[in-house]
Amino acid sequence: MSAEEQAIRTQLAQEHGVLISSTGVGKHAQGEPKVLITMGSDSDLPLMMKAVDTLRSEFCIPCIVQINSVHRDLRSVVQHIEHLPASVQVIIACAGGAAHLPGNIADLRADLPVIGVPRDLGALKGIDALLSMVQMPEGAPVAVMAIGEAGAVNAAIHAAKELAIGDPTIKARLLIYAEKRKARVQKQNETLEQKLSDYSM
Ligand code: RP5
Repeated sequence: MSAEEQAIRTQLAQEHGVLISSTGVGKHAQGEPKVLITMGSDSDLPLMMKAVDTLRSEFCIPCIVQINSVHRDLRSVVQHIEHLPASVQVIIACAGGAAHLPGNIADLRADLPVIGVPRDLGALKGIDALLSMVQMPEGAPVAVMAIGEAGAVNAAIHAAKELAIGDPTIKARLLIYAEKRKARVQKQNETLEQKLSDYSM
């Protein structure tokens, strides 16, 4: 392939991803993407918006969102994943059913950590996706989160933790996030007596 053709392909591949940051989506987004959030279908989007929202609102981390289907368009997946912007340091991949997307990406990108989110879908309610991701043979690891919404949020937090290794600003935001969680417990204790009274009425 000529260098010119390679450049065109790279540009096309990058155009398939949508940049999202705390300032907006697409042309309204600012900053270099640090995370790729990818999924097998746009039917996964409501679930993965939990990860997008956590990254942008809790940690101000810009990401690219991109659909990549290994059973509908495998060649495009290879093209997209091999030509991610150099600023991307972590990949979050969601799929339902026989969820081979995260494992395939782990092979394509030996240089980047891959976090898998199993979608709660279909007859097996995500158990199939969970096992497909977590039982990767030796050599292509996928860090697998819980099935469904908790997994999507945790994937964003885990990505932030990986980025925080080299970024003190993200580390500080992680500590603020932890403080907010602690405050919830304190608040629950403050209203506990009233709740117990209501139960015993
Ligand atoms: C997987 O197949 C996707 O990740 C999605 O979870 C599932 C169903 O896709 P659709 O039929 O809704 O497009 O590849």
